[in-house]
Amino acid sequence: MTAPRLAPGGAARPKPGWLHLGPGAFFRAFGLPILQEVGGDWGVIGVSLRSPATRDALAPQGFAYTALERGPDGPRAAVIEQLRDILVAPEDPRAVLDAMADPGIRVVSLTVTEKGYCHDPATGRLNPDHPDIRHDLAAPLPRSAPGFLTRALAARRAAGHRPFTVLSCDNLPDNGALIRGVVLELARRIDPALADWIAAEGAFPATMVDRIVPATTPEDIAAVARLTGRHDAAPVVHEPFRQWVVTDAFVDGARPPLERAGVQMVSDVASFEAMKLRMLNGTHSALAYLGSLSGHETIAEAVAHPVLRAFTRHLWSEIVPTLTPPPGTDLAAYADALLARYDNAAIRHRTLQIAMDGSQKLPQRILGTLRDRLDAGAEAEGLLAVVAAWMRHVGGTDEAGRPLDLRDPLAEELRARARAADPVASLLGLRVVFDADLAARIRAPLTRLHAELATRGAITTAERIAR
Ligand code: CS2
Repeated sequence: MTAPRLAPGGAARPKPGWLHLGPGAFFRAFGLPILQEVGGDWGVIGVSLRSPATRDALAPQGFAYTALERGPDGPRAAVIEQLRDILVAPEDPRAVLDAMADPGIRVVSLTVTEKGYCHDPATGRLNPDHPDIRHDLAAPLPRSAPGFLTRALAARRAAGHRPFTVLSCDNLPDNGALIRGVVLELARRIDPALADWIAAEGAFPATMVDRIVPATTPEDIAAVARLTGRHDAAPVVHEPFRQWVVTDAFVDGARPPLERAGVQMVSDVASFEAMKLRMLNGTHSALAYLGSLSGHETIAEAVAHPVLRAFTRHLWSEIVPTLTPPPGTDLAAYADALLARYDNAAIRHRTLQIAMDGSQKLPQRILGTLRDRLDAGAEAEGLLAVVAAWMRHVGGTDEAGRPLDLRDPLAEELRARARAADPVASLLGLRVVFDADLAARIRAPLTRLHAELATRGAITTAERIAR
């Protein structure tokens, strides 16, 4: 017997005031449930920049879907009905620009992953040679997220409307300033007066977003059907924890009352962001590379290994001294809470999912911390071992000789460099990841650690360092 389909309830639905670029699992498990909790007149239009898959799965359900929370007290399902529509940009970029130009849209948020910013990860600046950016400079109908933001802001200016607030929700340091810089650089190349207007009138608040959301699997879809008695083609799965910290600087103050749902509206996100990127995402990447090399499939399995657990704690001992604790936060307690979140075995967060796009993630997760440690004359062997493990990982096989699926916008180049006679020197030559100064400072210890990983393996190396 097939379960009935999920469909939205009959209640009057708020009209869209918010548009989101990249309605993947993360935003559907994080931002949309929060906006639903906040309530009011803030329905959301989603825009997929690449694939129609999410729209195709959700359209027959009226864009409603199940968010399945998996925590220690067992699973809990909620129906999220905050999405009004999903537009698919490659099918109709004009419709996307029109939606973004509608003055009723006050906020445009984005989760397009690190690589969606078309920037140079080492410097944070627009990469003018990115194929999508080249296209967006030449043609009025864009492909990239920065292209859509810039062209839509241009349309609003031309029509005499106020700009929308651009709210980056990706795991990038100072994500507001980053997207602002990328948009301004693009705008300046199109029309300097547009860039001046965006600089003067626009707003790009920084945010720190946090919730662990593994990719939805066929088993999750079956579990949702069992739990709710309804078939949902595209549910999302998430942990109970969530934290959203936002700079309170929106165009004309137009925003939902986010604090009603526990969002922390602050004047400066930087300390929250650094804590989360370095302590959570940094150790996540560590467990992803050391864990995948040593045959661990998920984060919960990796931290259950006593050596990887001790290594994670050791990394925090290197990371914490580089941080300023955010107001009201105790970093030791934060670390304990992270470990408890990683231990949640009901969340099957695959190490290979986190290992993905390492070239875009390492700078803000590991390399900034590493530079701070070296500048302070402090020992940084744990952080260096993570970089070495990434270099082994991009080599393409785990320690048992099984192939590792390498997903990265630079995959081809990474593979070629990992096969060079001196893979460490060759990978350190990637200027979009490592600046020349850092590369020179870490080459010798990194070469030693890379060799140690190759001969003794991830666990033995991690054990020596954590001891
Ligand atoms: C993870 C993040 O996939 C990854 O790289 O580190 O998605 C992580 O789960 C979130 O940032 C948690 O908020």
